[in-house]
Amino acid sequence: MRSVVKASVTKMSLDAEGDTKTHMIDGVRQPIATTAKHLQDLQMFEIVEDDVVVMTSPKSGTTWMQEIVSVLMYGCDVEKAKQEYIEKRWMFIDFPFQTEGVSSPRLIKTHLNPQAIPPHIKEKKPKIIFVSRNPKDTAVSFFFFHKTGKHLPTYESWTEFLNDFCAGNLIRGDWFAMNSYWWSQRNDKNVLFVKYEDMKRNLSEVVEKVASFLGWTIPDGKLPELLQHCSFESMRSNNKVNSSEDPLIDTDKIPFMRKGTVGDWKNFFTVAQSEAFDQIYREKMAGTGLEYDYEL
Ligand code: PPS
Repeated sequence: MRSVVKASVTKMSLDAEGDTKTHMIDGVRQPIATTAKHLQDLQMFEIVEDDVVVMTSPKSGTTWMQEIVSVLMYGCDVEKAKQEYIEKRWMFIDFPFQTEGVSSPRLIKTHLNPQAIPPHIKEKKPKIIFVSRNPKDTAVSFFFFHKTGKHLPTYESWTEFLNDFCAGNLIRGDWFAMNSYWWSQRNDKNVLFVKYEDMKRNLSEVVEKVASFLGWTIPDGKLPELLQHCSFESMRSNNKVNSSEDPLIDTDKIPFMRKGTVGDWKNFFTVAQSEAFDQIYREKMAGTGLEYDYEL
């Protein structure tokens, strides 16, 4: 595996002794609360056709898409969405979760790698929205999330973190494998592949695409309310979505809605890191045709 900055890398920090916050299961790093038993149980979890699944690699715009889907499900009644904490509206299946009392359609969120998701998903073909973000901004966002997530190891060094990102050594596994897999599934009728950069560029177009994919209508004149409610500033100050109510995340340090931009990576990657990353990307994603905007 090529290191992003070869000279400075001696080890992957998550392999260091003393990391008590993560563990490897079937070759994929997971937070401790994602147990082997839970992943085994998940293999038996029954999916139904009208489930809606938002699937992502961490820090790709999951929460943004969750809120859009939630509001669409409520017929664009944003007040309804403001009443309940997002994690109560969604089943986050990567950790043990409750199914009792969940009404249909069930909203499901996951960052799990394709091998770990319930196999039933492939048979039942629920609606899957896969959100993908350019990996440089994703890596930066994930780096800062490691500083606030109490369930995650802290990285002092950005370089070390970036090396672990490139090596697929972070929780939820390899970004390249996950995103190229779902890209290869994008023409399935039950899969919608959405890019974060397209959401930034033209949110209303993406929202209309999502609504039509889900077969849900946007009531006349209601789209502007949804767009306003799902804007970065509005979500940043909305305690039901900004993780300020999540005991595992210290949002006083760094807000969950941190920057919400395309191109913040330029503030962290050195030129050498960026060039090395581009080379790794070309090697790992060769032949996929998956490309991103790195600035807008
Ligand atoms: S998680 O923890 O994996 O569920 O995180 P996730 O929600 O996937 O990603 C968090 C990043 O998404 C940004 N975000 C937004 N950007 C633009 N507009 C809106 N409304 C929005 N909501 C969330 C959030 O700011 C995180 O990105 P960074 O770059 O860290 O700011």
